[in-house]
Amino acid sequence: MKIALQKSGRLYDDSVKILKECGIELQNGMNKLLNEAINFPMQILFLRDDDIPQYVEDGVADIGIVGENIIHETHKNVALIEKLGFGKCRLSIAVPRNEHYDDANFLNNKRIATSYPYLLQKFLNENSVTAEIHEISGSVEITPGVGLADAICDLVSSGSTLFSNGLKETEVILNSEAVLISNKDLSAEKQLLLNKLVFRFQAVKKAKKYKYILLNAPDNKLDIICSLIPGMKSPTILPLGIDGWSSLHSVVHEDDFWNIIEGLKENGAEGILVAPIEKMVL
Ligand code: PRT
Ligand code: ZN
Repeated sequence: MKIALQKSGRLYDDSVKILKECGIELQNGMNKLLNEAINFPMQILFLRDDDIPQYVEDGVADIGIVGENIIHETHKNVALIEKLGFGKCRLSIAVPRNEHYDDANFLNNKRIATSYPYLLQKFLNENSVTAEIHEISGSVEITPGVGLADAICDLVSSGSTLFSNGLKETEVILNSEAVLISNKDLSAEKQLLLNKLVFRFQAVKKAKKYKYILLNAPDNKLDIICSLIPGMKSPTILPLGIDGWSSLHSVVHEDDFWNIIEGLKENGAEGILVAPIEKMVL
């Protein structure tokens, strides 16, 4: 099984990290373009992100990790298997801060600079707008300032690049994150390996959303405290060395975390410990 990852850039670290969290170790000291996992039947090809969908479509790589933005822009025939929760950004329209932008009609007969001509044209068509697209491979954000364009269509994450170039985000065309893609014609053997890998990805992803929680609770409040932290089936309850108290172990979802903690304290819970979870299999 061959997996294509970004050679260097924003997705490199997290892509290698997620493989590691799935128990897949790469060899040290191999060349920078090809590596082989030590403990999983997998070769790793390191490529420019823009090339990954093509390699996967052609079957030179069986699977790959790449931003959704690249998949939709290159519109290659690959299967989108799993969102991976990192590399989050959005493809947006931005215009000079002093412009008045009501809707996409603002862009009529304007010049728009972008590295995403396909997705931009699709957006313009959907909004019945005619505009001049200037395809640029980098530093798109400087084009309005130097008089090359009236608007841009570029990736945004924190928004600070737009801000420091005097631009404002006016429209989101696409939300994106890193995803696992696959060739549509995998052999049965490779499909099994992919299923194994997806199972591991899901366990890692799920674990990141949950915390392990331990606390001491007065026995007369056990019912209400158990209802606050039901966990996967029910909390584990163990007697403490002193009468009238128990120790509870459970898992809580990150989104509910602070509300739950407040409820626990109000009901007399003490010594609350919270720990990250590495893997979670339901
Ligand atoms: O060499 P190679 O072709 O492989 O890399 P690349 O230079 O084309 O891509 P790279 O490493 O910059 O980005 C890889 C992927 O990371 C992208 O395809 C996206 O899926 C994802 N990603 C997430 C981002 C951003 N966030 C991001 N903020 N890609 C680029 N940016 C750039 C954006 O283009 C703009 O210049 O960051 C700037 C804006 O960032 P903020 O934080 O100031 O808003
Ligand atoms: Zn690229």
